[in-house]
Amino acid sequence: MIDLRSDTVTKPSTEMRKAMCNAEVGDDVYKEDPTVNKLEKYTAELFGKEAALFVPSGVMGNQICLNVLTNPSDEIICEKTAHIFQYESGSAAALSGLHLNLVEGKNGIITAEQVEPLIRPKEAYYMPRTKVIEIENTHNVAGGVIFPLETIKELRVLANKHNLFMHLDGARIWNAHVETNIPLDEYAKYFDSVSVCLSKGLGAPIGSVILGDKEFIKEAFRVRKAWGGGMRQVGIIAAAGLYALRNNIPRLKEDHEKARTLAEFLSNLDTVNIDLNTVQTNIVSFEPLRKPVEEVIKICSENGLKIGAGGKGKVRAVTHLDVSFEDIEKAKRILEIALN
Ligand code: TLP
Repeated sequence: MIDLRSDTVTKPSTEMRKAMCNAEVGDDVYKEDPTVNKLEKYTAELFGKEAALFVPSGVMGNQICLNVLTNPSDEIICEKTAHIFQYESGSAAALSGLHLNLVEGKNGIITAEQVEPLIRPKEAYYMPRTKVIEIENTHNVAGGVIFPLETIKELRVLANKHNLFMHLDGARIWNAHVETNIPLDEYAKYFDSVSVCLSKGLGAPIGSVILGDKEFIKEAFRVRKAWGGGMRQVGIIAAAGLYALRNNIPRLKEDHEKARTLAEFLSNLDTVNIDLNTVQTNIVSFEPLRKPVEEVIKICSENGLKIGAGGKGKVRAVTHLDVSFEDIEKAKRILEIALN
């Protein structure tokens, strides 16, 4: 079975498992796990931030960041198909009492021009208070689109003007980084908080890291514990994350090539609508023209290919380290049949 449902499906390699097996551990709730401490320090340095915190998942990472930056009834401005809005079970509302104000992005990209009119006037005590601008890089539902640095800079200028925070959902920031060669610390410096995932294209089995200044991370540490995310001898997992950071970033380029080959093949079929401009990293999102999404997924799965739904009327295929170029060739044949 070829599995292109997500880059979260990867399994730890033998070398990664060895690193996990040999990890030095301690009780991380006492901050005594040397491997977690090493991972946090390493990640903070990579992103040029003062401090970092290891958390179990991307959802928890985003939600802790939003919680620390806000008070109940505050508002977050984000794109209409942002992960924090679509796929985090309404947690911003449930856990932090937050209101989301949505912007219709172009391929996931929102601009300062679009955001500014949504910022609530300070004196309007009867409105929610705008507190954070949130963006996703790369943007998942848009199909792995890279958020342009210039647009990020403009949003930062706007945030400063209105005294707002900026949060980056950088679950796949690595993919943007290898594709653009923009350093991770350059991406991070425009944000007050950043959440990055080790368990997607980097191939670790679990884990995300959140980043910010020391005060921010101190409070995030408290919230993580309050939400049941305080972990004990978790160096065993942090070791996989460290291994991933040290070894698996450059190879993401290969995943992008695999996605591109698949996308170009699909663009030549008359059974599918695909915008090649959105295929910038490891996600291929396309609209089947002859059959409903569910049927395409079902036929693929009967023929040895797992793929998933990717937003309204779209199928999503995600490349990763556990699929080879040969698998992509097979996937093309299966998709051609399924889409017909
Ligand atoms: N995304 C998953 C699904 O939830 C859709 C996937 O398969 O792509 N931010 C972004 C941009 C994400 O894509 C995801 C996971 C998360 C956050 C949450 O990460 P986890 O699943 O570790 O909580």
